[in-house]
Amino acid sequence: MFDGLKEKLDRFRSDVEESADAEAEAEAEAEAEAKAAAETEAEADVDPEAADVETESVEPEPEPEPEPESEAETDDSDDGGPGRLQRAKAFATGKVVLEEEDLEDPLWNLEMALLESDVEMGVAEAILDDLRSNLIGETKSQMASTGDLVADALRDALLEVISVGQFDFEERIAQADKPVTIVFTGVNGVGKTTTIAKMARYLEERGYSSVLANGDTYRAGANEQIREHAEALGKRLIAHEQGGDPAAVIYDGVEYAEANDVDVVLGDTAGRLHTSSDLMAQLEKIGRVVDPDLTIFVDEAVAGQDAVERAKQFDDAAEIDGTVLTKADADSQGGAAISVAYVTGKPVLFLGTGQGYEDLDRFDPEELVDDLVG
Ligand SMILES: Nc1nc2c(ncn2[C@@H]2O[C@H](COP(=O)(O)OP(=O)(O)O)[C@@H](O)[C@H]2O)c(=O)[nH]1
Ligand SMILES: [Mg+2]
Repeated sequence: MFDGLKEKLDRFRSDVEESADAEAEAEAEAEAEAKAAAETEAEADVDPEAADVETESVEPEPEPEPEPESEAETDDSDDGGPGRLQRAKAFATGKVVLEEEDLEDPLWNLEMALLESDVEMGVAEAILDDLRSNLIGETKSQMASTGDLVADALRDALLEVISVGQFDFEERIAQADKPVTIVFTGVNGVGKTTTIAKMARYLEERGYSSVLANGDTYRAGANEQIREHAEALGKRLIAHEQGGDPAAVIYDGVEYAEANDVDVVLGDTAGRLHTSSDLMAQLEKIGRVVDPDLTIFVDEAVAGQDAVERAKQFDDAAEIDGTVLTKADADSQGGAAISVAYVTGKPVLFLGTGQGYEDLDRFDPEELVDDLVG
């Protein structure tokens, strides 16, 4: 899962490490040379009076000016400023100080890599801004290597965008008046029906009963497909004939749950996106008739930018409470998983990680970030 993205993040870390270490080493060397030059100058100076003065001026922090002019001219990147000196000192004492110029190339490469991974543009920018402000001028204790520093900054920057809107899903179910009605939306083929089946199993394992209501009255074969799941899971299915009113089916699901003390109604929809007014009308009617506790948008992680774009559209059409990203098991890019919450302002709640009923993982931003950054 997300292996391509992991590699790209790791490349950023080694990019910065190389760039910063090479730079600091070169500076430490230049510093040592300058010091040596100053000392030989002092030795050549046989004036016994000057000797005392000389030892005093060499012992404390060296001044930035000691190179001969001819050398300073050949090295135009060397501004000899206090930043340079500070870095040389910091390197000598095992500290790391990163400057903007060390990060320019690595950050550019990272931005390209994130965009290649289908991370949404605004999200990539937010990550870069965060990295820039966390890394530039950063000084760390002797223990921290540049790599650790970068890993920490990456973790923070990713967490910032990934954890947008998170709430405790189980707590929400526990607290809500029963039955809790959850409606799943999203375009055809992304894994809504499968996710509903997985969710029924997930809830059962946590002590909640559920009933499935097939609001996908559009697609031929939809009833048969969800019935198979219901039977395999031992769940009741509420279904109407093809062409019926989705809101009416889910309403019947709620009535059934009320009459039978069932905790959760899981409402499927066709979620076709022929026109957004179609979708809007359908979801609006469901909202009016059953007033769902949660509307969950489902899309496939592998769809990358398209999934992000659709999440935005669905959220605009009928406010969503969160997202499930399916087929994460087949996604190496990770762009949708990184971007969807930031773009919609609603959390990613679950990842689908396979075709089995157990393959539904609660989305844990910290866990994901640790996995990505290592
Ligand atoms: N690999 C993988 N396949 C999935 C996942 N979720 C759903 N699928 C498959 O995606 C296909 C479409 O799923 P379905 O639930 O019918 O999508 P729907 O049209 O949105 O209801 C099916 O073959 C599922 O088995 C997942 O997390 N991983
Ligand atoms: Mg379906």
